[in-house]
Amino acid sequence: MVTNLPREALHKWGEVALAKRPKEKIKKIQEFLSLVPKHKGTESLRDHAKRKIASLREEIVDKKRKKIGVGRSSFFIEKEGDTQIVILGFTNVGRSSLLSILTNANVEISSYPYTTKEPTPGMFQYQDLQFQLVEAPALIENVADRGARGLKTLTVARNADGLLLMVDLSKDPIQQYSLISKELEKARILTRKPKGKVEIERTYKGAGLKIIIVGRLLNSTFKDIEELLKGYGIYDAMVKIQGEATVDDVEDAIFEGTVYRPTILIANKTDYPNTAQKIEQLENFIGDEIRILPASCKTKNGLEKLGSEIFEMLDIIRVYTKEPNKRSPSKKPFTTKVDSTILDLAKKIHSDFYKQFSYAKIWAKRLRFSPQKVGGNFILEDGDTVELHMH
Ligand SMILES: Nc1nc2c(ncn2[C@@H]2O[C@H](COP(=O)(O)OP(=O)(O)OP(=O)(O)O)[C@@H](O)[C@H]2O)c(=O)[nH]1
Ligand SMILES: [Mg+2]
Repeated sequence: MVTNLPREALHKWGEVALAKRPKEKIKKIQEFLSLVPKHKGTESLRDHAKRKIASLREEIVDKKRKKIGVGRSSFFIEKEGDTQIVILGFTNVGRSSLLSILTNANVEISSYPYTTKEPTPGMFQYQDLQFQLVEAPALIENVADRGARGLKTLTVARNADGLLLMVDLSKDPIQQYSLISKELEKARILTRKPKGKVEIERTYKGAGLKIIIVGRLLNSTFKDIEELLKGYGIYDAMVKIQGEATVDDVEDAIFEGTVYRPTILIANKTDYPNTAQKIEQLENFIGDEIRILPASCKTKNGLEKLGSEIFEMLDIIRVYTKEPNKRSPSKKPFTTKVDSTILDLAKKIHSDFYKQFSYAKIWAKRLRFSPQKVGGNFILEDGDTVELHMH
């Protein structure tokens, strides 16, 4: 990816990472941009930096809005409706139609193009979970290269927990899918699960600077990574690799570049004639890494499966918490990643639960008897009930 950047540019990026406030970050990125030579090889990096500025600006605006009326989070926040799924597609594919079927959002559906101009949210109830669906404004070809509006659409997608891509079967679905993929690629949003995940934690300790790497490196050595990081002015960092990663993946992580968003592709308008063949061609084209859901917003066929498909795609489980002196657990579940432990859950609920964790009682169908007393490393499954005990 990025090669032969001038040393000052690399170091400037290090300063971007150190900047705490969005305003300060924007300034540093602008300085960084002025140090990056303008040629084809740095194009994607420059685009990325510009998008980063755009999303930081949004963050500033958002924070200003939130200042009015949003207080500190209370002790037991039910983290519901915190899963955000963005609906992406070209105009008239039926994004608003989908939103209006699944949620109570007030949206305008029309055969005129570009009806939806702002990201529009609605709550989709699936069993005891609430997914927040957001209709993004229509994608336009080369949207990633356009001005503020185009960036906004992709920023909305970047910030989501998952994506629903939509194509229109009355037109050429493969062409639409290819164009959407291209835009997502430019915005560095992956829709297929990467082999590994890299996180870089800057430690900023000052004294005893060092680089620690946890995980498996692919085709590279510790030294390569150390040199790469030093090139960016990073002398103290913990590089955490889940799975395996190459030097490029680590460099991507320095730029907080690529994100993975689990994705379902909705092939809409199955009520049109001769769509079976198009669906088959689409399936052959995409392979089995992205789920394809043929559906019709007109007849509602296929949509009954969407809730469970979203739940599966998110790789999450539901856990019900019970307070020690209460007879029944909370009606609303906490959601946490598959394979989470009790301690992961405790951390999610409140840092005090995590810090002062002593033991947990657990009720689960797979256990011979319930409740059982378990430790923090117990791995949770969907539907478990947990009672946390602190020291
Ligand atoms: N036959 C058929 N028509 C559909 C279906 N879904 C949506 N439509 C029609 O397609 C047109 C566009 O639908 P919208 O839901 O407004 O599409 P959108 O993607 O939100 O479009 P914009 O917001 O304008 O970009 C409308 O006339 C809908 O009635 C479907 O499954 N079958
Ligand atoms: Mg719309």
